[in-house]
Amino acid sequence: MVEKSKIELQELRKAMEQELSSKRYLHTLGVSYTAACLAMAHGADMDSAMTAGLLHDCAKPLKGEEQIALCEKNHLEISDVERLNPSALLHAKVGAYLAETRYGVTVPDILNAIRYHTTGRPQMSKLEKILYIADYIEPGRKHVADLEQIRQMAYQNLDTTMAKILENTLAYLKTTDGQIDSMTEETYEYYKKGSSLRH
Ligand code: DGI
Ligand code: FE
Ligand code: FE
Repeated sequence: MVEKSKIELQELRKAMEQELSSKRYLHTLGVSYTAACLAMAHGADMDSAMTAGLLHDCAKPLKGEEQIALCEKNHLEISDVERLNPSALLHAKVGAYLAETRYGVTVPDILNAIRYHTTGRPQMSKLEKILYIADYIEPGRKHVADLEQIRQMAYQNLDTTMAKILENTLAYLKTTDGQIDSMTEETYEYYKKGSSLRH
């Protein structure tokens, strides 16, 4: 007999294959399996990691204005920076909403992992960190600075890896005209302190 959770994962994979562009679908599979590997390495629930990975970008096909409209219709709060950068930032919040309402996810930790996968937040759960990191290091990710080192770190220490990814993301964002969400900065400050205490 095939386990129920395996059937659910199979159905989510099929749904994402239909909903996402082939490029985004490949990224999604990469994140899902990378999250599973990190769950193995760090002792987290593998099926939750794969579910979060499969659904994390499920709102990406919606245009910025569609995401804003969906939030307004369903009384989800939108910050000013999210309103100005909906495609980069709002898809995480909308994704968590769709994971719950359309794809039937009820586990709060999975929904929070999706919700915070772009900015992170201070005091993240193990699953939240796993999804955030898997999104950055999955095999199909285009090369960014220090990626080999970050991929190795990810299997050793989730907190120092968070600090390193956030440092590089903030440095990258400062070279673009994308506005920085205060949550991204708060998350960096939190993990930077944690990792300097340990070294
Ligand atoms: O959806 P993905 O492309 O797989 O990855 P993601 O959800 O982690 O991030 C989407 C983009 O958002 C990525 O280029 C990094 C960027 N980002 C992260 N924090 C911030 C941000 N963009 C803005 N404008 N502000 C932030 O604070
Ligand atoms: Fe994303
Ligand atoms: Fe992603």
